[in-house]
Amino acid sequence: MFYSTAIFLLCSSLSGVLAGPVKTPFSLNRQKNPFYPLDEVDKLEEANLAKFEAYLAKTNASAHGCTLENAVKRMEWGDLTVPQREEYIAAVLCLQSKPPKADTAKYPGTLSRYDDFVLSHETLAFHLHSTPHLLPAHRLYIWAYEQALRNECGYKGYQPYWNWGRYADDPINSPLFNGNMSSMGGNGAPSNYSGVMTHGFSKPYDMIPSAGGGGCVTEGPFKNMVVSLGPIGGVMPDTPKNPRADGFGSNPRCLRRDVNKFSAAATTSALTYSLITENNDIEKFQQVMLGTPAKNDWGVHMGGHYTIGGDPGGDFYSSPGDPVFWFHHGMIDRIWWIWQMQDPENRMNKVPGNPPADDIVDLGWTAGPVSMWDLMTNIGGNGGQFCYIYV
Ligand SMILES: *[C@@H]1O[C@H](CO)[C@@H](O)[C@H](O)[C@H]1NC(C)=O
Ligand SMILES: *[C@@H]1O[C@H](CO)[C@@H](O)[C@H](O)[C@H]1NC(C)=O
Ligand SMILES: *[C@@H]1O[C@H](CO)[C@@H](O)[C@H](O)[C@H]1NC(C)=O
Ligand SMILES: [Cu+2]
Repeated sequence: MFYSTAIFLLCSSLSGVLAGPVKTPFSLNRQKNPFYPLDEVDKLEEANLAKFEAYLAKTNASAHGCTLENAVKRMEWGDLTVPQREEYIAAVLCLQSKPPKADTAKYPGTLSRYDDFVLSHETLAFHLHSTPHLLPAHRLYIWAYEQALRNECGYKGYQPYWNWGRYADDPINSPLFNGNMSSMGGNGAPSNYSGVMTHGFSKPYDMIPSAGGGGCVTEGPFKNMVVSLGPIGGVMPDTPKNPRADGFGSNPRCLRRDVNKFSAAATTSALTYSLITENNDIEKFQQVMLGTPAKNDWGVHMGGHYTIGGDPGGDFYSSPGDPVFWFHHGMIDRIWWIWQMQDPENRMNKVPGNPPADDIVDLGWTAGPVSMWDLMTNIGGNGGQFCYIYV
């Protein structure tokens, strides 16, 4: 014991002489959570940091002064204290009470500043979800939402994320969905719907069965939330139709969910871990993330979306209308970063589909225009405005 300590001291003082002070490796310094020990994805994230740190040391000239040390921390919902969760919820409710910036003569269903974000996901659905844009454009979109919560609603924290694997066995009893006032709201009431069709999958995977909910959310801070835009690509057969064919009219209705353990089963940490470690090119990573019908694998992206399901959460166009959307896409952004850190030299500047050097992501009244290639890194991307990590 004494001997090894002595050697350790000797080595560090020697290298101090030869190479200047030794920099302590960066550590996430996570909040310890007695309910949720680190899972394999968390451990992979930590294990990849050293590689990423070495890469950043070489490329820091382009990071606009952002470093791992000064990056802000996006935390897992269950690792926030109850007062921190309540502050976040208050900011979302605030955004839902502010007037919109979008042109309401053209888009009369846009009732709030929150709806501005839903509207841009609807009007720009194909721009946001094109093969190369999916990951970078959603990175920008989440960041813009986080900025609105902070700058327009006084929120002091950062966008929380949803580590699916923590709750995959029992989402309804998780701190996200347990329905209390510091959760993101509970399940929907029982309803008459049988499930979500999943095209291209074979029986029984061609449908995510109802888990018994699907009606209005009756508990928690969003029980009185008014959903207005859409539906456009909804999955609930009995949602009232929008008065306008394009879905941009005002269609006030409740928030509906089916907190769904069948869908959540596609998001275990083991599945997320194999997604990150077994798909070495970005095309493959994105495809497997989005689901593989030939293997009857719904994928973590669909898995997370339909763990909420309902209306507007289950609607491809309107899904950001469920406030849990941002947590889910935060986790998507996080696993992209962990995938990049596996081999930063080769992965930090890869998107599927080889877009041109001058490709632009433009989210209209929500965010941008920004060069797509400037959205590749959370450490200094978007002209230095991205400076965050997931812990
Ligand atoms: C970049 O990293 C090198 C090596 O760690 C360091 O000496 C330099 O000060 C850094 N530059 C900036 C701008 O952070
Ligand atoms: C709500 O649930 C969370 C997570 O289980 C718990 O920490 C919190 O104390 C609960 N709050 C209330 C008011 O019951
Ligand atoms: C439930 O939905 C089915 C299929 O849409 C319909 O045939 C049935 O009448 C509905 N039942 C009730 C009670 O609404
Ligand atoms: Cu989307």
